[in-house]
Amino acid sequence: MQITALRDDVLRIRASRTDVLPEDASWAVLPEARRASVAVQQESSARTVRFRTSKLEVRVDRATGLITLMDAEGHVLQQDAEPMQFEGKRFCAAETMPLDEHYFGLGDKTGAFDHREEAFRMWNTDAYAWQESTDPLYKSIPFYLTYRAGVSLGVLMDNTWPSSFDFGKTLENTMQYCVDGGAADVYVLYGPTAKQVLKSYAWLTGPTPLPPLWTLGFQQSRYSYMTEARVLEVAERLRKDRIPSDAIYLDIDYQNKNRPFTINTQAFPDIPGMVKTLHEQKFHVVAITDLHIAYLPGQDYAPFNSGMAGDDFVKNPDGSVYVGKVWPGPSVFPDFTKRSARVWWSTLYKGFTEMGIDGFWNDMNEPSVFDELKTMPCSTVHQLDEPGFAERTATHCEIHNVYGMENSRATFEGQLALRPDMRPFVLTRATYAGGQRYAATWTGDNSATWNHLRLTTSMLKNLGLSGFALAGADVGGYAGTPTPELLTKWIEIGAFQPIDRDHAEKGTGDHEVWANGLAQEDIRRRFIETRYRLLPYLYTITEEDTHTGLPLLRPLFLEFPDAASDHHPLDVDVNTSGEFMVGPDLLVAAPAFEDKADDYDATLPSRGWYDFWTGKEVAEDKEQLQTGGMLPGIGAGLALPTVRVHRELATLPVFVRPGAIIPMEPLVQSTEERPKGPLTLRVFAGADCGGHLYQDDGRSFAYKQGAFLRMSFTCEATADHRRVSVRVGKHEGTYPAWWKELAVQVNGLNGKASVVTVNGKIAAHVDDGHSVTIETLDAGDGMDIVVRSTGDGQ
Ligand code: NBV
Repeated sequence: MQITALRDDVLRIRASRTDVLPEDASWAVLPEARRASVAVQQESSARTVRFRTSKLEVRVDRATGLITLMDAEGHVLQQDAEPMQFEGKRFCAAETMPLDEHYFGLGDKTGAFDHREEAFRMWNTDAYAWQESTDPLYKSIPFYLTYRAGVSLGVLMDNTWPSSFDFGKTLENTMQYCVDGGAADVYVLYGPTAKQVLKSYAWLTGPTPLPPLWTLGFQQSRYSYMTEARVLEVAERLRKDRIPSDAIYLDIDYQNKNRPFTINTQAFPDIPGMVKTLHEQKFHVVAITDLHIAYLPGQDYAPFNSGMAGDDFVKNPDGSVYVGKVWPGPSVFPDFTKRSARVWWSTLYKGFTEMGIDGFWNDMNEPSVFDELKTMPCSTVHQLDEPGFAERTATHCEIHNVYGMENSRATFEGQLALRPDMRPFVLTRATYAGGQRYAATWTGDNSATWNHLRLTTSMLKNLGLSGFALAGADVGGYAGTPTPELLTKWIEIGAFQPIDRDHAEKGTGDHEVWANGLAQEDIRRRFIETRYRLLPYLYTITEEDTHTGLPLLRPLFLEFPDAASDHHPLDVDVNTSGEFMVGPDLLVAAPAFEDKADDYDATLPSRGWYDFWTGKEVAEDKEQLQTGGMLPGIGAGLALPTVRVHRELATLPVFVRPGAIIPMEPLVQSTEERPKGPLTLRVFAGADCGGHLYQDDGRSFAYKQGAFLRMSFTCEATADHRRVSVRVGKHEGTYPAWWKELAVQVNGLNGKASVVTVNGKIAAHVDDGHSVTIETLDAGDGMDIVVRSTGDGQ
């Protein structure tokens, strides 16, 4: 066994059944991280091998091999329950599970948000119409985050073979991990905060690259818009009905006989012309490009012929090319673990990128095959050619779980090679740990039911805690036709989720925003409009994620670990399970069960919150004891404020953290449109008051040369809220602002505004009783605004 402190707070544990450690390689972990190390202080004795870093202490019992991990004060953070066990090619590990510890992450796993007392398998699977208990799903992200009374660890079991994670389901209070082959290579990331774990995970596996701005817009898809005319009709309707939107998807029917990289020219006679028209209407086009290449020997199908010529396909054990049935009929599968195959794959996109298609969608990449196994047999052979790995072949069993990620990698790197000045956008269904480096993702083929809308929240939270900040679920549900109310509610909630894509299966009723009539459409439009007004905030937190690994959609406990007096994560309580944070400041308080009709109590993590829609301070109803820890008795304590919510189809409660400053922009119909009017700063007076803004051209890499704009804002309020001062920081970076004017809206002033000054001079303002707005301020460099109410003696 070898234990290395990569950093004071990150360990790597490698083990082998022989004297030789396995190859030092990884698909997930960056080579720089893998090779890092810090000096440690060794204090071994006859019974234990021990070392310390400034943050951690590791002890290995010489007799049993059991590892104990402690913090600098000697608190046990993790304790092996059993020594690692090797049986043939398999090995297993077991950790003790303290009674009050919770387990999150593991990618797209569904069911309860907390994985405690659940068990999962990692085997990427095309899980059409999956349900709450379906496992495995599409992705394998063998990373979990523990959370115990405010202290978190991250654990990455970096192994692509079929594996299982059992969080005390089989053996009470014991987490068991077993894997069918490969190396024991474990990374342990110490927080103590969950945020620090996520930051370290981004250091370990690579951050999410900054996506193009348009991908934060509303995206419209369907399997499939069958003709060019239909695509243009949908686009026109979106514009005519003034539904802000940025992307339209082409699903498999734009292709000739489902053959990737072809076009059905009967239905789509002029894709370049169509793309041009869509671009003129300020849309972006995303095309699906499945990886299964039609097996068409002797025909004029370039992807097959060039792939065969380059030896780019997965083989059978006898060396022949493996053929499996998928959409195009018999198909062959690119060997994405081989560099040359990825380079070849990227050349297939040349035509589409020249047509101006903006983004690409990698579906079916578990890979899905239409036979009993649902994928290719384990005996098929991949060629490895990747730094760290020996030049060798690998069976499909070893590669299966990372195949989808390597597919998205090939697509992403291909885009960069073909359009070096444009940020790529790739949407992938299957992936592995680290896949956030290449693609955004979605939760696959969900269903148009209320329960699926509910499951979306915890899936997106767990994906966000697994590195995937850019994730979405098919809005409206993929399988089945949503009722008008379900579609409306889904569009409302979807407007606050990172990737907001409306998508539907073939044969289902219309899912577009206008389906079900004007009354529904009006509600739906309002929420999408809100998303667009919030773009400055959404883009700022997206950029923040590229440095911090903090997802856009966050569980409450990530921001408010101390909200409950026993520090249990608020999100595990049934009554808060529908709630989620968007960035650090917005709390969407959807009910746990959307299909119920009764009023409900939304829980707030602290006092003094504001209603996002009205700007008014929330009238807290009653305090509710949060007992959600799993141990009755523990957890009683701090009562949290709740707000009684009257359910209405047309409303969704959204609250703002006291002390937030939220930048918002005038409504646009597309991110390609320049907003007209002022940038609005919505100030919500409270403690630790501040906010940020990040802007750039939204598409290129010029920001890396300084062509960005950053601004910081702070505010201070007196304890009685009779005086609120706001400081607007300087523009940093060379990217010019689109606004000439600023509007500053101050919420939370106690009393009517009497004096408002800007840089010491009296300024005109509008007071609507609960917010004070200075409407048009010349957007200079740095500015001090003071708002006082009549009662302010100063
Ligand atoms: O390409 C068609 C569909 C797609 O719309 C969906 O989003 C994917 O998850 N695709 C699956 C293949 C067909 C599944 C029945």
